[in-house]
Amino acid sequence: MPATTTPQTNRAIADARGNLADGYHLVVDALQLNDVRTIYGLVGIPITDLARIAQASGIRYIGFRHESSAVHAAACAGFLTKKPGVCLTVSGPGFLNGLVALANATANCFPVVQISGSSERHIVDLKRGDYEELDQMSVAERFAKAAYRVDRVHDIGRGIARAIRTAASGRPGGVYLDIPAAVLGEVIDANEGAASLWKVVDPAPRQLPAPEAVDRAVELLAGARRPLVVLGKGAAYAQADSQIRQFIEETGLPFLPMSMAKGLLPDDHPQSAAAARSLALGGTDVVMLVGARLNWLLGHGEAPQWNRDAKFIQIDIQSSEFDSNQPIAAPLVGDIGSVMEALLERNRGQITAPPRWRDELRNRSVTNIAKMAAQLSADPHPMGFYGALRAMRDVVRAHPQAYIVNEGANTLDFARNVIDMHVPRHRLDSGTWGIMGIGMGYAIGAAVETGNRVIAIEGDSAFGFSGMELETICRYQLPIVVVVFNNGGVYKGDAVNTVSTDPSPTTLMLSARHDMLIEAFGGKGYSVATPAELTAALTEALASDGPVLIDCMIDPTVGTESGHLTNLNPKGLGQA
Ligand SMILES: Cc1ncc(C[n+]2csc(CCOP(=O)(O)OP(=O)(O)O)c2C)c(N)n1
Ligand SMILES: [Mg+2]
Repeated sequence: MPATTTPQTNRAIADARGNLADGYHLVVDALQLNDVRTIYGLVGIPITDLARIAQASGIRYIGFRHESSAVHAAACAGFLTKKPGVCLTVSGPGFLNGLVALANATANCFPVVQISGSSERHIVDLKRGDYEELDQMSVAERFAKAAYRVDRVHDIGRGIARAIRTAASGRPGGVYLDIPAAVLGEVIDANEGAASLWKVVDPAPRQLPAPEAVDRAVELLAGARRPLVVLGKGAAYAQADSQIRQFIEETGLPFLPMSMAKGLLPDDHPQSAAAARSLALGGTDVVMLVGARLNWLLGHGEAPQWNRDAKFIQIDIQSSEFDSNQPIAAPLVGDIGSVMEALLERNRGQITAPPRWRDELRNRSVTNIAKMAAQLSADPHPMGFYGALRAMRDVVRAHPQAYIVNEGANTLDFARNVIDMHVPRHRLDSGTWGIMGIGMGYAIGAAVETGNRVIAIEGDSAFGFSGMELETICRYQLPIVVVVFNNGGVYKGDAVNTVSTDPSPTTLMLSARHDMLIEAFGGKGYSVATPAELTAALTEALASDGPVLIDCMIDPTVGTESGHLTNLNPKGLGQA
């Protein structure tokens, strides 16, 4: 049995219980031993003391108003640090509230461990009706990368190690760890307890690609007339920034960053094909996907969005990803850092970007950038998305280290295109599922993990999913600026209900003053209606340390239903 413990681990146990240890302390000691510095959670029976003991041991505990936000925050921590974020929920409904975020983390391949207390097994299993009764592990199994339960105090160390290993290794994801109340209260000999804990060695070992697989990819790219690299958030997660940049700059290949890969190379990099996305996807004959999946966000690799004859090279840590949508001509299984190093080593000048293709992309970019510049410089009243985002872009440019959190429909689509990123892993958004509700959780996770400023650009509907976390932000005095794009609705705010006197399904209150919400908790609120007012408020907000919310009035008529995803709405009878 491995028995690596730190002196503090032994001391914490001894201090609390003489020569005995209980489940609570063993959980905390096991987490500490594995370098967990922060727990995100929401307390209640049976985990309240767990949070207290964690705090007493020096782990930071961040308490939320809803479990979904706590798990989103931990997931964000996992993405930013490459180490599983840890969150804590209570039995039954608390566990379920967190589960959406655990599933979302799994869909996004973020490593996170949701630890939940649970009710008495002998009551739950016979369905005798316990307080917050639920067979949580069976439920979690379907939504997480894995689910485990610790049934004996002696297995706490094993359970935590197993959860951390599973969350971080291979394709990262959400892991559920169930710890029944009885196990938290179970007492054993302190030495025996300490000896049952261990530190996971190399939680996500490197995985090197086979040389022949690398040569196959190099050969394909070398023969391409219109090569392209697509960077996904897996590439950002990998923290292989220098290898990726070196490969792209040495070969001269055009690259297209997916939303959360923005900033891996700066958005104004001369090889970026972001402003010529349609041409890049539609024209490429050989594309290399780096930590990007051919899911709906890339139109499943299908024509006409993609060239029908395009050949795909794919780098992924999980080989079952290959051929999920299109034939993969050159699969490269491995961690992205190792694969990029192998590509750099075996390329030897064979891969180049044909000048004609580069010119074609550059010309299209120039045209599209000019079109967008015209939209950005128009100054309509009331202010539209572009006017607000132009103001934000100009202020944010001076703060490249600020994290950008972004959700909504139009708010997401417009902000993604207008706000340039210059630093890797600084953009966090709705991601693989297009989920609403990540906003305040991700913002809190980013602020807590990095201490940097965070700017959350939120649709008014999107903000509502986690708005109560403003209190959390104020309670911990986090350097977060929330900008709510208030267009009075889901997508837009001018819908009229012709069938009843109720508001339409997409209507929200246009007159809402979200800025007053943060003032209730002692934060600073602004209400702005013009780009100049937004510039002034955001500049002032970023010069201060405290939490700020800017309610930004946006023309309720200018949004598009479902933003850029209008075509995904099914068309029934009588709909155009
Ligand atoms: C959890 C969840 N519930 C519902 C949706 C459906 N949905 C997509 S975008 C959106 C909100 C769009 O409105 P808003 O955030 O105000 O952005 P806007 O388009 O108005 O800028 C909703 C509810 C979702 N994506 N996720
Ligand atoms: Mg809206």
